[in-house]
Amino acid sequence: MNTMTEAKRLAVVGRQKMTPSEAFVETLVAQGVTNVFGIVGSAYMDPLDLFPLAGIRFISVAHEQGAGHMADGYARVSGRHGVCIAQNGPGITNFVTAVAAAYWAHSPVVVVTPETGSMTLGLGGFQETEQLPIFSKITKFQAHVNNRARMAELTSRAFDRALLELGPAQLNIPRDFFYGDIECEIPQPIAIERGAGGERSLDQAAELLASASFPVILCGGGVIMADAQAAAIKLAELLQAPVCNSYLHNDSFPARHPLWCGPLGYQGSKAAMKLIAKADVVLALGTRLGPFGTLAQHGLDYWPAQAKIVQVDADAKMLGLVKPISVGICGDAGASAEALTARLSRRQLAGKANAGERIAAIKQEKAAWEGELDAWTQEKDAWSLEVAKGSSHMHPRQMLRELERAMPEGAMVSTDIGNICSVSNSYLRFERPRSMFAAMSFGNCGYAFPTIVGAKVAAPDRPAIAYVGDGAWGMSFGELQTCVRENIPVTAVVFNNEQWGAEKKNHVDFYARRFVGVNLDRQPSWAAVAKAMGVEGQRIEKLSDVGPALRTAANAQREGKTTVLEMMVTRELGDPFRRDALAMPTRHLAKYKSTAAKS
Ligand SMILES: Cc1ncc(C[n+]2csc(CCOP(=O)(O)OP(=O)(O)O)c2C)c(N)n1
Ligand SMILES: [Mg+2]
Repeated sequence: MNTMTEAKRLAVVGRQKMTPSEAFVETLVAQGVTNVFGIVGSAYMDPLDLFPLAGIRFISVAHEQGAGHMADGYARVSGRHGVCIAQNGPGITNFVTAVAAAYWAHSPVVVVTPETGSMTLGLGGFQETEQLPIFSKITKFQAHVNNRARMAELTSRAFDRALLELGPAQLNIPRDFFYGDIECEIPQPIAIERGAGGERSLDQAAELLASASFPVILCGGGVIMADAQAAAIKLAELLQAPVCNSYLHNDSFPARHPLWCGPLGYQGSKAAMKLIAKADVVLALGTRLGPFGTLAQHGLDYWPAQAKIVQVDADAKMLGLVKPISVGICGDAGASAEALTARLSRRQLAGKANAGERIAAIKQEKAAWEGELDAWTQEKDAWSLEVAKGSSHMHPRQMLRELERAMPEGAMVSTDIGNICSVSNSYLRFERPRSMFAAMSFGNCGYAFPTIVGAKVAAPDRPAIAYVGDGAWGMSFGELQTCVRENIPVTAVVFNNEQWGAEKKNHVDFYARRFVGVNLDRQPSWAAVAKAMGVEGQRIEKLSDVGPALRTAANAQREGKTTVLEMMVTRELGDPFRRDALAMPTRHLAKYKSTAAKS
C-alpha cells in the first residue's frame, strides 16, 4: 500500500460525534483491515456502504462457509486478522463449520454477526436465532454490542482478543444498533508482546536439553504463528538435534535443512518417527501435542514414552494437557527458543559427543524413507490391487509425487480431508512458513478450496494451490464463482477417484465391502464444470502430464487465471484415518447377524 492510501486509511482521532456504523468501520480501519469476506445482507447495509471509502474491499463469496474459510486462510498467511460478515440468522449459521475449523487452527478470525433487531429479539421475527450460544464453544471471545454507544469499544476488543488468544472472536451486533448518533473515540489496537516464559522453567528446560544424549525438536504451529523459524533453526543447530514437524505443520521447519526429518502423524515421515522414537529429551516447540497428531502410523508406535518432554506453548492451558511433560514453558515459541539458545550456548552439551552419529542417523533414515516413497508407486492391499488392475487411471501416490516435483517455489498449498489428501502429507515439503493450510483437527471436508482463495488474497504474488478430493470438491467448487467475480486466481487440483474414498476405506477394512453411500457415480466432468464456470479446466489422465499441468496452472495465476486440474486416479486407498477409533462389527439381533464380523 502506498503512503497516500495509508494516510487516507488512518482512523479518525479524538472523541467526536459519529454514527455507530462509522464507529464500526473506523475501528476496522484502526485495526488495519483491508479485506472482509461475506455475502451481502440487509443487516449491515449501513456499514457496508462505507467500506469503499474506508479502503476496505468487500469480497463477495458464494457461501458464508467459504467466507469463514477465506478469513481463516487470509489470517494464516498474513498473521493478521481475517474478517467475515453475513446476514443475521441463516448467513450467520452458515459460518459455523468454518469458525470451528479456525478455532482448531488458532486463526485470529473476527466473525462479525449482525443479529436480529433489539426491539424484536425473542419475538420470533425474521431470521432470528440466538447467535451467541451457537459460537460459544468455537470462539475464544464473544462481544455483544449491548448499547450502540459501545460499538467502537467492543469492536476493538474483539480484534484485540482474536490476536491475544489466537483464535476466532465473535462480534455480535443487533442490527438496529448500526443506526443513530453516538459520541466516541476510536481505540487503537493493543499490541501484546509475549515473553519467553518463566526463568525457572527455562532453566530447568536448559538443564534437561544440556544433558540430553539424543535431543529431538518437534516444531508445531506455534513456531509458524510466532514467526519463530529462525530461532528454531538456531536452537536446532546448536543442539544438532533432529527436527520433526507436528502433524499438518510441514511448513514449521525448512525441508531442505539437513536437520529436518519430516512430519509426524497420519501419513507422515517414517524418518521422523524413527528418529523421535530414539529421543531421550523432546523439545515440543509451539505444539499442544494433540492426540491425533502423534497416532501410531506405518505400524510404528513411535512416541518416546520414556523421554523427558519439554513443552513450550503460548497458551498455558495446553501445557501437559495431552501428554505428560517434565517441564512446561508458557511462552512465545520464538522468544522461548532464543532464551534456551542463550542458556545453552554457554554450557557443555552432552549431545555434542555423539552429534556425528545423530547426523548420520538423520541422513540414513531420510534416504531410506525417500527410497521407500520412490518405490511405493501404488498401494499393496487386496482392495487397491484389485481396483488398480486393468485401470488406465493414475496411481494416487505416483500422481502426488509428480505434483511434489513440480511444486513451484514459494507455493502455498491447502489440503482437504480425504484419503488422497491425507496421503499427500508424505509429499508436501516447504522451505518457508505460512505455506501449508490443512483443516487441522476439525477435519472438515470442503475446507481446502475456500481457504486457498483467502490465502491468495493475503499473498497475491505466491502460487496458491488447493488439493481436494472429488467428494469435498462437490461441497466447495461453488467458490469458483468468487475466483471469477473477484479476480482471485488459484489452482484447484481435484482428485477424481469417484468415491468418498476415506470413508470407503472403512467399509473395506471393517464392513466386508458392504458399501453404503460411498460411491460417487455419475459425477459431472469437473474440468467441464470449471469451463462452464468461466475458468480453465483440464482433465489429466497421464502421469507425464501432471507436472507440466501444475506448472502451467501456477503460471496462469499471474495472468489472473484460475485452473481446475481434474486428476483421473484409480480407486486405490491408502491407510485409513481412524483405525484407532473403529471396531469390527458385533451384532446381537438376528436380523443383522449377516453383517457381524466373521471370527
Ligand atoms: C463436512 C464433512 N463431512 C463428512 C466428513 C467425513 N469424511 C471424511 S473423509 C470423507 C471422504 C472424502 O472424499 P473425497 O473428498 O472424495 O476424498 P478421497 O477420500 O476420495 O480422497 C468424508 C465423507 C467430513 N470429514 N467432513
Ligand atoms: Mg474421492
